[in-house]
Amino acid sequence: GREVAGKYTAKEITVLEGLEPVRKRPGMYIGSVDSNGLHHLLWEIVDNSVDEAMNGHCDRIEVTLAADGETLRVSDDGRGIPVDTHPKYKKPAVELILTTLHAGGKFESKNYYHSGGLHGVGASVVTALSDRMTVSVRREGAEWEQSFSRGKAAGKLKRVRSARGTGTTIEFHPDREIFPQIRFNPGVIRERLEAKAYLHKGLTVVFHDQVGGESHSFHYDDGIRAYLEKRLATGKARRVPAEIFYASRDADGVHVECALAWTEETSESISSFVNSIPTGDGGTHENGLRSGLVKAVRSYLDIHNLVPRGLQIAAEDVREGVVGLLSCFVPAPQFQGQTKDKLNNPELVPLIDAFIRSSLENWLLG
Ligand code: 0RA
Repeated sequence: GREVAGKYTAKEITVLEGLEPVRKRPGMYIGSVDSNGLHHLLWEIVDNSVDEAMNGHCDRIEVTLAADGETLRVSDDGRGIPVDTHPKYKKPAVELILTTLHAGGKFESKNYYHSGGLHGVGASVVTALSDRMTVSVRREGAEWEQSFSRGKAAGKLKRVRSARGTGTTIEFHPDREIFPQIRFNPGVIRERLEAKAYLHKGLTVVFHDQVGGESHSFHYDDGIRAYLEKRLATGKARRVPAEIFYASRDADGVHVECALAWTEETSESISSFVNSIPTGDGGTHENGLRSGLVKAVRSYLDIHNLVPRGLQIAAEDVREGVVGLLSCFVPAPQFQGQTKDKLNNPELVPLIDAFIRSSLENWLLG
C-alpha cells in the first residue's frame, strides 16, 4: 500500500473542542440538513474506513442499511480505532476521536493520505448529529464497545469479550432534531460504494441493502480502466477507436491514474477524484489533464504531418468526444468552492500535464 503513518498513541490528539458547534450549525460541517447532508454522514464514516484502505491497513468494508431505511452500519478490517487512555484527558482515544472536533492524530502525519476538505472533518460530526451511535472496535485481543447520543458518550468504553483480529464497526441513527426527513437512498449509497471499489483496486466493498432485500459486493482488480469500460457500456456514445488509454504513475508522493477513450459524442466528459472523493467541479488536476491531453495529440499530429503548415487544431477540437476518468491520491488535498468539490493544489497542474503528455503521446505513437 501507499502506507506511512507511524505508531499512534492517544497523546497525539491535540485540539479538543466539544460538539455543540456542530449541533448549532450543522450546515457548516455537512453542507445542509437535507438529503445531501444526511448522506454526508455516511460518506464521513465510509471515508474513514477508506482512509484505512488507502494506507494499506484494510481490504474489506461492509455497509448495512437496516430495513428501517434510517440506521446504518459500517464495518472495516482496519487497525481499529485506538482504545488506549489519554494521559491528560483520562479518556480512551476512541471516545476522544468520536466526541471532539478535529481530534485525529492520524491527520498530522504528512505522508498519510486522507479524504480532507469538507470530508474527513471527522466521525465526531456524525456522533454530534446522531441520536444513537455505537462504536465497536476489535483490537489488542479484545472487542470493545461504546455508545453515544447527540455528541456525548452514553457510557464508558467496555471490553466486551476476547476477540481476534482488528477492525472498526460504527452504527448510527441520524437525529430527528437535526434532520427534517430521515430516509437513506439505497441507489445513491450503492453507486458511491461501487465507485470506491473502482477507485481502490483490490478493495472489497459490500453493501447489504435490507430495505430492498439485496446485497452487492464490489471488487475490481482493473480499477478505473474497468470503471471507464462500465461507463462506456452504459452510455450511448460509440467509441473510436475501440481501445482505452490507461496509465498510472507515482511521483513526488502523488499517485495518479487516468483512463481515456474517444467517442462520437460532441462534448467532452471527464470525471475526477481526489483521494477517492468525487471532484465534481474539477480543479487543478483536471486542468493538468486537459492541457497534457491537448499537447500529446498536437505533438502526434505534428510528428505525422497531419496538420497543414501554419494551422493549429483548437483545444476544443482535440477534446471533443473524450470520455475520461482521473483519480489522484494527494497527501494534503486543498479543496475549494461552496461544496468543496474543486481541487486547488497548484502543484498538480504541471505534474499531471507532464504525466499525461508523455504517457498519452507514447500510447498514440505505439
Ligand atoms: C486513529 C489512529 C489509527 C487508526 C484510526 C484512527 C482508525 C479510524 C477509523 C475509523 C473507521 N475505521 C478506522 N480505522 C482506524 C491508527 C492506529 C494504529 O496506529 O494502530
